[in-house]
Amino acid sequence: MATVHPPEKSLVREDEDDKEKARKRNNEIISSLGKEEGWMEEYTYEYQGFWYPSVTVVEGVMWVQQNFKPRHEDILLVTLPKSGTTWFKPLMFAVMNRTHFDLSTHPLLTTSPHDLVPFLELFLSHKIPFPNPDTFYPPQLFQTHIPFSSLSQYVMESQCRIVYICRNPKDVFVSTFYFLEKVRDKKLTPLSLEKAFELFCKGVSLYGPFWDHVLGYWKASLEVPDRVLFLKYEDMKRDSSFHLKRLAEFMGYPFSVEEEKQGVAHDILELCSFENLRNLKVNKTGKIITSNNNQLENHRFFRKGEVGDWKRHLTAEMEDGLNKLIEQKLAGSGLAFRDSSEA
Ligand code: PAP
Repeated sequence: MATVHPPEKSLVREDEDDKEKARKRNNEIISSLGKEEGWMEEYTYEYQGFWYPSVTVVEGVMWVQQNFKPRHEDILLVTLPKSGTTWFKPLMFAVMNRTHFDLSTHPLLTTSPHDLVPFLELFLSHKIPFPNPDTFYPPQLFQTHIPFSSLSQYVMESQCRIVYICRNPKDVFVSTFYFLEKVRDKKLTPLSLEKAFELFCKGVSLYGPFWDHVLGYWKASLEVPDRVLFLKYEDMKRDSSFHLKRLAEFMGYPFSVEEEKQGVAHDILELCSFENLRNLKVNKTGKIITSNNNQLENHRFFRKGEVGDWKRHLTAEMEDGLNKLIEQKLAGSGLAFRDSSEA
């Protein structure tokens, strides 16, 4: 195994002198944010045209905007929540680090994907110790849900590559609803599926509006295809092998002819499959620490892992309404979603 490189301080720069000023400015902005009924807490907050589930998350986003300075070789995984973060984190981590780790003793077998790839606005911003020197080999992979229009100049100037993953809106809605139902503040009355659907269609969802989030990265991927790769959860499910190779090439880690012969891509897909990861002890019984020292059980990130589960939860009227809304919002963009696993 190669030598472990110590984490580089330059990843995150905070000027102590300016911290207080930034805190004051941020507090002023936070106190004037627009609010709507919340999914997780009492309110959802609007910041720079997108909706965030808590003030903590908005603070995290501001922190990332002001302090996170990736290097040219780093890679940023961006997703809308519930679009496949827990799948693409391990896939990309395994691709980038395949020369460092043996599959039989791979860190993914004992560590949650969320502990291997830092979620910028919740981990780094709240000083949760990261990265783990045992699994850190630069360049580094980071993950965020921040919309394209809210990425900082630092990210744009760094030339780091961005991989954006999206998923059909009906599965995103259902996945979000069942995830947040479990983590919603117990002091609040439960949020009904109908009410949550109404909020989603109004654009008031996690890092929503859904359509603005996907369109931001879709347009960027057309304008600067060498910097932004746009991938769909459904496509990865349908033709995993093809899309993993495409992903690896974009990331700058193409599979060699020798690796193709050895089935390395296939092994990575197996390691990161829903069934394999979900059944690991760490993902069944472990917890990750999120902001403010809260804990979240790892198994919450593994529910069905299917394309089209929305059919079991949405009425025909909901399906029709959301289809029409998305069609209207994406009109003329060339972007469309596949919302079932059928060809
Ligand atoms: P996050 O953005 O909050 O981290 P994220 O991982 O994007 O969540 O979404 C979880 C969804 O990915 C779940 O979908 P579901 O609710 O429709 O089931 C989860 O089951 C699915 N998922 C997690 N791991 C995998 C995997 N290895 N392969 C496919 N889907 C997965």
